[in-house]
Amino acid sequence: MRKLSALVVFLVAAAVLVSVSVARSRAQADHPKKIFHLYINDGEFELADGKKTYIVSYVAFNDRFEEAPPGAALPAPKIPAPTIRVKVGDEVNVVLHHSGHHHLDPQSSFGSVTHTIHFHGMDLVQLYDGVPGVPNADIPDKLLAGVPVGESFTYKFVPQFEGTFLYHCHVDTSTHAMLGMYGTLIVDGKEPNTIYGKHFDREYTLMFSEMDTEHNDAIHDVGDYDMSKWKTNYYLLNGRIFTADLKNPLSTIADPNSLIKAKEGETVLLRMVVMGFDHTFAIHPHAYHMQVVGTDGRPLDSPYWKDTLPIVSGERYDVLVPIHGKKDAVCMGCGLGKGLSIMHDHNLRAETSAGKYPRGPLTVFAVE
Ligand SMILES: [Cu+2]
Repeated sequence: MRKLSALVVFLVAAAVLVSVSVARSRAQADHPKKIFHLYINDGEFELADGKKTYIVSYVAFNDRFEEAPPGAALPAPKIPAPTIRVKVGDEVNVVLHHSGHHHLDPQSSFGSVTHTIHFHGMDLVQLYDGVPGVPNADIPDKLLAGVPVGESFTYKFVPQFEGTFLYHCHVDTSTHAMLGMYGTLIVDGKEPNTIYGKHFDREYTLMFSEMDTEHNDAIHDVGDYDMSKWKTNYYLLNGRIFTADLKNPLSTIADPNSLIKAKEGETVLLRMVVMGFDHTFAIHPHAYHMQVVGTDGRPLDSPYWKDTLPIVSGERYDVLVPIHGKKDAVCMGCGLGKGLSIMHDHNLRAETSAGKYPRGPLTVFAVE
């Protein structure tokens, strides 16, 4: 009798264990762990007018964000840094490897600075918030001031809300972020090709930002800059400026991530993100109104329509653009031809870069 009841207890316990592990693996399959390895790299960056300057950014070893083998060469830095894409409920690990700066002038004091990642809008606790110098029992002393050269740190979070977010370095933020240490974080909901339950056919992420090349060059040369002297001379869309030479390979419209292609009848999602110093972007698509359906990682209770959308640093707007009756229409204000119209910053300072017009965050809608 005692043996029988022991067997029953064993069988029940085994059944419970099996069902718990099945439930756990189902949960893991629904919400897999997603690991992203980001490295630091610096180097020379060329703009469409031929200007070259120094930048620092996060880079991924490959497009799967895998860990780089020891000694592997890292890709050159770009602006913006690679987009990180996850789903609501994913267990996200982002490993920051401070792989050092390799293209500074030997005189520059910037070589030994620490870096972090701040996931802007994710509402994380201090341990994973990327703000250095705030005492926290869980942060090793050597990482309290940020991640030093040669060290790494893993940021962990589970996104609760779908939408468009931003990540950037939070050490000496004005300098580090403006050197190029920023990228987009996209959190998808359950259904593909929807945002906040609304359908879209295509999507583009448009990162608007600023650059003062004198600042960047000073960091390269000496490692320091009087930030009160900051003067933006380049206004960027996805790290590029538009130039009047329509065949320029470095221009915004030569970039498949920035030239907005669509077919008649489609709805295009634009995720607009600003990482700026002091400029308010006022994004205006000629020939279109945009329905703002969400901002800063939350859906709007009452979506609204805009043809000029002011966006300041840190803000994100998710807008839907319905493409109707544009295929054969000629944009009166831009004279580009059928199905083509421009989108630009209506805050006119940013219609220029290095003092020249039309150079800045301007791109084109191309409807087939
Ligand atoms: Cu940094």
